Amino acid sequence: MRTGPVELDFDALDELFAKAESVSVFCHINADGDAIGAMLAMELILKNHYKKNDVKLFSRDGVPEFMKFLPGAENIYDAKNAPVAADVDVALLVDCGTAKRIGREFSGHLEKAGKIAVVDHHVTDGGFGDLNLTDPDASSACEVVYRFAESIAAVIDPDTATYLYAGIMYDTGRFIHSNTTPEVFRICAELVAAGAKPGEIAENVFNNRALSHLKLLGYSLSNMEITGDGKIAYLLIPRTIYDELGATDEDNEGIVEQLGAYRECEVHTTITETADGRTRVSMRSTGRINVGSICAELGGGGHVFAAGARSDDPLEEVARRVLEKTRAALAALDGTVEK
Ligand SMILES: [Mn+2]
Repeated sequence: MRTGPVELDFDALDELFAKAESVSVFCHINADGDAIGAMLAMELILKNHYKKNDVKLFSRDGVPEFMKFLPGAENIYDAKNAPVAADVDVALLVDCGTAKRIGREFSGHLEKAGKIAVVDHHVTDGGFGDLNLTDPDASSACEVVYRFAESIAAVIDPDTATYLYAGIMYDTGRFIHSNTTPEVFRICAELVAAGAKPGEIAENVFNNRALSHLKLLGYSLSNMEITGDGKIAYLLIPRTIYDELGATDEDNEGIVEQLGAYRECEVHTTITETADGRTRVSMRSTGRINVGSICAELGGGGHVFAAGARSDDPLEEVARRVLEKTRAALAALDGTVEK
């Protein structure tokens, strides 16, 4: 567990921003609450602290519905309305650390960037960019952004506080995941003091879902399966189900967490067919199984207890592999193999 915040070279990022005229900020595909919060906070820091006017934000799949209440979210470009790649002094990746994770559509932007910087907390992404500020022990990219803001003594106005609080709240699963450290509460206390409103933010992020999400959740809870030993809760969602329910890929957000309510399970996972015909795996662990390494074996990545992967192989084939690897991991722990 955390032994203290990882030392990140915030001075180098400060220098990079101070010299830059133009900055483009990118997050990962299927942006989540942390990704959007971190991008918007960085935009305000660049505009207010560094007085940069030329700042653009890019999220391949746009802004999820539950983050659209944030002021400024409407100015984030998606793959459809983004300007063509142009020279930019700094390309900043937040909440991800590879060219692949921001989406192939934006690879031209990275090629035209003078420098590439990364602000992230995903262990599997380390090393990319001219400057890489990745703290795998941080709860969220927003936590790293906050520590950066603190290090440069940037003013945290109510909007910035709201962005960062929303991101940290999101990535800690409302302050219950194992990444909910004393540092998280320290930072969130500062953010609330600076104007973030926990009740309002939670209401907007969590109780503002489309009916199609709730229908998909209903389907998921009714159709989840449990392995014989009770330790793996899993769910396959073929595309036909999305079509029947009028659901989109975004409606899948937050579903896997719900399967974890089952008392016995150690690993909960959803394997779904995405709109572009691929298979997406989301995995969560209640604390003993490293799902990050299972997803890495499947070509994906993430964190030790929360990870994902995508594949071009069919749903059933990927599901078979997920279960096989998870069973092997459980067997390695317990010295037994469940059939
Ligand atoms: Mn994150």
